[in-house]
Amino acid sequence: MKRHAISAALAGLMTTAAAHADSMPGSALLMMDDDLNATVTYQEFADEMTEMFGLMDADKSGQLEFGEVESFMSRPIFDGADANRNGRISRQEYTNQTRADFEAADKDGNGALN
Ligand SMILES: [Ca+2]
Ligand SMILES: [Ca+2]
Ligand SMILES: [Ca+2]
Ligand SMILES: [Ca+2]
Repeated sequence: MKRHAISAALAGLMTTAAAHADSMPGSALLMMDDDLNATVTYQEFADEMTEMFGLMDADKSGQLEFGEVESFMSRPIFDGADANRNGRISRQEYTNQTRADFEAADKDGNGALN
């Protein structure tokens, strides 16, 4: 998978408020659908988001500083994910946010985006 494509999809994902999907941008959904069954499970979603963490963490500090992610997410979204307000998103905070985003996107609550 091409990294710039992932980045573009992620940017779309984060800026359109995942809240809209079961109808996330179609291309983003397709990229996450590893087994191509037309639905994205939490596992597929989380795998993709974990990969993104690694790509965004440019200095490999294990945390996302705003400067690393400002092209992907707005300040309010960053601050929303930074639960303890220390100016960095830890892996745990990121995972929590990923989970919340998935649940917000899965409007019918069936555990999959489609
Ligand atoms: Ca799938
Ligand atoms: Ca970092
Ligand atoms: Ca934090
Ligand atoms: Ca669903």
